[in-house]
Amino acid sequence: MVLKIGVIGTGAIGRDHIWRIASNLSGGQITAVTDVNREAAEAAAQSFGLNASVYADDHSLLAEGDVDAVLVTSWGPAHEGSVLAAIEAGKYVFCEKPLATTAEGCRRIVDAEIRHGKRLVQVGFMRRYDSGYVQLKQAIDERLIGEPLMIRCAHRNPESSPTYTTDMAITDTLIHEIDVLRWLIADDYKSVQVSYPRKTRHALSHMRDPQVVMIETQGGVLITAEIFVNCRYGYDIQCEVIGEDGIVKLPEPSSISFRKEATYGTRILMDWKDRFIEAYDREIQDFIDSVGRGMLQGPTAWDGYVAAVTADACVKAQESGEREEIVFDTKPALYEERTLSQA
Ligand code: NAI
Ligand code: ISE
Repeated sequence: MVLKIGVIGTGAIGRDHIWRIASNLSGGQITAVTDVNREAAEAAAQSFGLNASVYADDHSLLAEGDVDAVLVTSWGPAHEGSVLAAIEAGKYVFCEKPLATTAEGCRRIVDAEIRHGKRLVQVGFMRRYDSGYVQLKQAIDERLIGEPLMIRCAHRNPESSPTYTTDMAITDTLIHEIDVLRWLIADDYKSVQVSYPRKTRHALSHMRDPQVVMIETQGGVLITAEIFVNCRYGYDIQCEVIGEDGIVKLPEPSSISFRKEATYGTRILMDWKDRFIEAYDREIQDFIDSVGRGMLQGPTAWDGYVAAVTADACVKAQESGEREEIVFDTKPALYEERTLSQA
C-alpha cells in the first residue's frame, strides 16, 4: 500500500523531504502540499513530476486532501497548530523540530495525543537514525566503555543568517544534541549552565557566538556542548563519550583523503543537508513504514516536550549565567513502551 502524504511548508527541508520521498524512498507518495507562499507550494507540487494538489492552508489540506499522513515542515511557530489539527483529524504526522516553540505547546500536543489514545506524532530528530550515533549507542549499551561519565560535543555551522539570534543557538541548533544525548545514554537532564568565551568577529553585532553549555544529567553525567554557528570552516558535528573503561567517539563522515601541494587532507562538509542525508532518508522511511504497520517507533511527542523544557532552561541559563534546574512532568504511560529509537 502506498502512503499518501501531504506536506505543510515547502521551504528548504520541506522540498528536501519531497525530493527524498519522490526519488529515494519507497512506499510514499506526495499527494498534497500547502505553504503560506502559494508560489512555493505550486512549484513544489509540480516538482519531480508529482502533480500534487495545492491547498490554501493546513486545515483545508487536512479536511479535503487525499492524505493518510502529513509532514509539518513549516516555520517553528506554525508547528503546534498544524500538529494539533492533524491529531484532531486522526492523521499521522511527522513534525520537523521543534515540535512546538514552547514547552506548554509541546505539552498540549502530548495531551491531544493521549486523548486520541494512540501515538500519531513523530518528531524530526534525525540524528537517532545516523549510523555514527547508532554505533555510539550500541557501544554504550554493550558497556564497551563501562558507565559513561562525561560527554564532550560540538555543533558548528559555517555561518548564521541575519535573523538568527543567540537563543536560537539553543532552540534551533543545540536542540539536536539535547535530543540525541539523552537517547544515547538513556538518562534525563537535571541542570544547565551556559558560559560565553570571547566572541568571534564573524558573528553579527546582536549575537553571542560561540557559547558553551554544561548540562548535568540525573545520573550524574556531565555534558559540555560547544555551539559555534559562525565557525566558517565547515558544518562540523563532534561527540565523544568518556566512560569508566574507555572513550567512544562519533566517526567523521567518510570522505577521500588527498595529498596535494605539501598537504595531506580531507574535505569537510559545509551543509547540514549533506552531513545527515542518510539519517533523513532513514527517519522518513521509518515514518512511512511505521505508519504502514500502524505503530510509530521514532522520536515521540514526549521527546519533543522534553527537548523544549530543556531548551527553555538553557535559554534561562543563557540569560542568568546561573545554574538552572530542568524539571519535567511525569512521563505519561503512552510513552513508556521502549521501541527502536525511543529513549
Ligand atoms: P524555510 O524558511 O526554508 O521553510 C519554511 C517554509 O514554511 C516556508 O516556505 C514558509 O513560507 C512556510 N510556512 C511558514 N508558515 C507556514 C504555515 N503556517 N503554513 C504553511 N507553510 C508555512 O525553513 P526550513 O529551513 O525548511 O525549516 C523548516 C523547519 O524545519 C524549521 O522548524 C526548522 O527548524 C526545521 N529544520 C530541521 C532541520 C533538521 O536538521 N532536522 C534542518 C533544517 C530545518
Ligand atoms: C538547522 O535548523 C538545523 O536543524 C541544523 O541541523 C542545525 O545544524 C542548524 O544549526 C539549524 O539552524
